[in-house]
Amino acid sequence: LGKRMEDQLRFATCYWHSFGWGGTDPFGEPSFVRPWHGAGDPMAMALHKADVAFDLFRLIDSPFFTFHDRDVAPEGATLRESNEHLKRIEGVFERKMDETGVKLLWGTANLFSNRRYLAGAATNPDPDVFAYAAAQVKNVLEMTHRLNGHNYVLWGGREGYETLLNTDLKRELAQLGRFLNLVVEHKHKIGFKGQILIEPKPAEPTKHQYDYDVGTVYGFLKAHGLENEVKVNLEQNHALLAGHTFEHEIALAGALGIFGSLDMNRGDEMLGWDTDQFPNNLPQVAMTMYEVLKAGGIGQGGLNFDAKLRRQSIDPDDLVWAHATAMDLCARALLVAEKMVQDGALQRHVDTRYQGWNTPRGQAILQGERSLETLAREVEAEGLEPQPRSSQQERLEHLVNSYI
Ligand code: GLO
Ligand code: NI
Ligand code: NI
Ligand code: NI
Repeated sequence: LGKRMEDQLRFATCYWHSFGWGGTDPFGEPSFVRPWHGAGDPMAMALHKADVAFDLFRLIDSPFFTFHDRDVAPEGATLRESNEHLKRIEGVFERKMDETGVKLLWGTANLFSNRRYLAGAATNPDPDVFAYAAAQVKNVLEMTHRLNGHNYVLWGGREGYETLLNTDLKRELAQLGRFLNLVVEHKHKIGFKGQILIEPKPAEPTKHQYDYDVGTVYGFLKAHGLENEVKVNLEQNHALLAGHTFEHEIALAGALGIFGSLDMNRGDEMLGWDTDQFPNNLPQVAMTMYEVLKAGGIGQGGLNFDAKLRRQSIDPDDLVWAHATAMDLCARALLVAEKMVQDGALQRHVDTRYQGWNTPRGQAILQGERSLETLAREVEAEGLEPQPRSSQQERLEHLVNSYI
């Protein structure tokens, strides 16, 4: 891979799935206990886990990691106490990041697990919950800044509703807009240079999530004057749940200028919920990487494996296999995407298809020099009868297979 391609491989291991997860699902208790899970004093365990975490990052050669505040330190009786716990972990992270060279892709606040957030964080009918969430984000944003995080992510975990019978949708959206403005304001105040990213998802855990997809998030950002301040962190599973392909979401975000970063997992045709399987489908990831390149590259974002083992993967070796093979897959996919770019046949076809727009007439129409009236007059006077042309879809689909 050349330099430009190497720059795309900003892999990240997520703390919550690599360390936190024990194989639970809505019907089942934990199915495996890791050596670093253990019982005992939660703070002592958290410190131990933080130490071990970097061994794993090193073992799988992960250049970055990602975390939620509540994955890494136990919640205390008050926010102040929780923040003190987190501060101690930050000390370990600092030392370990220094020792290993592993960097922070992004930090985020868990505004969804605790029952105080069951009716939302920023969108909660209770202003005290809004205030609490704001205080929690302030703390993690500052921690992310001190650890030189490249981004800060907000996934609106409980920002949604079950029924409109008990929900003031308009008010809740306004609260969400206010919240995000506060976050952006604070980012500038402390001089954090990372990107603020919203992670869209259409459903789960609430029936209807406000940050449904890229289009919805863009409309929301526009409505609150934030389209130049906030970008998106896209996830394969979330795109599919919204009825889109991952490529569609990446291309749309790229076109709107809000493409930020990726949560990688497998988009399964059988998907009914966010299964978070590790990416392992070459053609799918190849198309993902092709769109990433077309959107201008991954930039300061990254490829975060927001993915967990299947419940039957009791053997911890599988955790290593999962990450190592997912990285390998992404690199191969990138080689395929690079071939698509280098060969240029796909792009040439697109260029040819739209070349009419580069003619003086196309330009005049595009730049609004022709009104509806002039256009109508010309069409009638010239007796125009446009001839449909083939979009060559079948040939192109086959061409893609030949690169793989
Ligand atoms: C859930 C999301 C979640 C986020 C994480 C970071 O479906 O994918 O895991 O990625 O909270 O914002
Ligand atoms: Ni995610
Ligand atoms: Ni997800
Ligand atoms: Ni997921």
